[in-house]
Amino acid sequence: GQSFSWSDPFLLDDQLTEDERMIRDAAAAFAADKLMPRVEKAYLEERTEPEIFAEMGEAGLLGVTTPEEYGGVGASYVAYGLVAREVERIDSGYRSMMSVQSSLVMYPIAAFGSEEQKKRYLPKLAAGEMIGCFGLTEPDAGSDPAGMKTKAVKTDGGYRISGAKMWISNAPIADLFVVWATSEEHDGKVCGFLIERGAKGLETAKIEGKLSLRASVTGEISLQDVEVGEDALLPGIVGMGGPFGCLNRARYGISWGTMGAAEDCWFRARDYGLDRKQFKRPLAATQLFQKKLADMQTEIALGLQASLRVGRLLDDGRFSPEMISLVKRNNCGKALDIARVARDMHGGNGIMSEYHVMRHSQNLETVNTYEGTHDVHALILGRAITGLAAFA
Ligand code: TGC
Ligand code: FAD
Repeated sequence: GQSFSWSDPFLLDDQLTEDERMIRDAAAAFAADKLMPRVEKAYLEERTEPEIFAEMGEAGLLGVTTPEEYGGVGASYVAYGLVAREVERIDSGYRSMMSVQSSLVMYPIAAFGSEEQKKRYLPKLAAGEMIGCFGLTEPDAGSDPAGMKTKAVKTDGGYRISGAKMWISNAPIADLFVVWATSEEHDGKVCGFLIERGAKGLETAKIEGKLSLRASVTGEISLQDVEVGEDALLPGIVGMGGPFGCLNRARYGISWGTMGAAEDCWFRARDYGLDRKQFKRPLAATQLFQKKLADMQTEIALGLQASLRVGRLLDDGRFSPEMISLVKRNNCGKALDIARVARDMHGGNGIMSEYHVMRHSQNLETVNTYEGTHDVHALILGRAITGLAAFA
């Protein structure tokens, strides 16, 4: 028989290739050496160090699935998921910085960009020399991004873009803006535009006072008659399939990432329960404590196995967006529950930054909301189950 590994109950490690394990181990080492020592201060001071992008780039954590000829790693979606898990084990905000860069900025350029756009931007984004952001959400268009008001009007030699984007990760420190806008020239359908920092009329105010995801900076993008050339348009896509194509990749990565945060909470709750004695015995010797640990183990093992399956299907080109909704929704919701329970299991210490579990639970509130809320993903699945769209 096989002996039981409590921390890897279904032998996930066994199901990975040698390359995937190497990339996973490199990400874990980077996360422990470079991210862990910074996270408490970054979170408490609500401060994002832009240098982290270059460090991630150097460690090969940006553009994991981007082809090598453009500076990427050219690895599998499973490898990308494993990186997200290791980074989010430290903090969801750091994973956010990484997934916006890889899935929401590098992916659309690689998938929908011209050869010149790929050569101009991808190597710098892969190196973290350039920071990217993704502007889809607006003050009045969140769950319904098709309701956006940002517009691109054709001019001689380019486009004039006006509108406002809200809740944009990385925006205040970004050099490159992927902005989605309806285009007159394309029958009012949504198109993607690449806008560089410095464009006249572009501003990026920081959103202050978040109680969640404080290590990752979030901002607005204000576009007042921003003039760009023809070469700013992403030529390979027209319609909402553009932004949604990017979201499929990022949501998939989040399904792995949240399991990393959940694992960190689970391991910390276990350690705490083994050390802490009440009523003359370790908390971990109580039935209630053990049941909570077993529930965490179960949800994490099932969640990781599901993400691995979806990752293999993505790598085979056999995925559907609904599969991704299922794992994004389940893993975010389960990770949030696990983090809240881990906070409780730490008693009073659980509210302190040095025990980390409350930071995870605060972060996961955002992760459960962005990239399609928990309920919106239920409605995507509900539509697939019934054939009836309940959105509107
Ligand atoms: P619907 O009528 O379903 O579709 C409109 C068009 O889009 C296509 N499409 C997709 N294509 C590829 N993948 C997908 N997942 C797709 N979903 C839809 C669809 O085929 C159709 O194409 P066409 O050519 O026929 O026009 O769209 P709808 O407007 O009814 O959408 C409803 C709903 C709820 C599914 C959708 O709007 C939705 O997913 N809302 C959630 C919004 C969201 O996820 N926003 C994320 C913003 S970015 C972000 O949060 C980044 S945080 C990152 C970080 O910091 O880590
Ligand atoms: P709303 O859509 O107003 O939803 C409010 C509530 O209503 C939710 O509970 C929702 O589930 C529910 N609801 C909505 N519609 C329905 C319905 N039809 N039926 C039933 N219930 C419904 N966006 C970007 O474009 N780029 C980014 O980089 C980015 N980063 C983010 C970073 C952070 C920290 C945060 C908080 C958000 C970020 N977002 C980003 C935006 C994010 O994607 C949106 O917040 C999210 O899509 C939800 O939109 P909303 O906030 O407008 O909420």
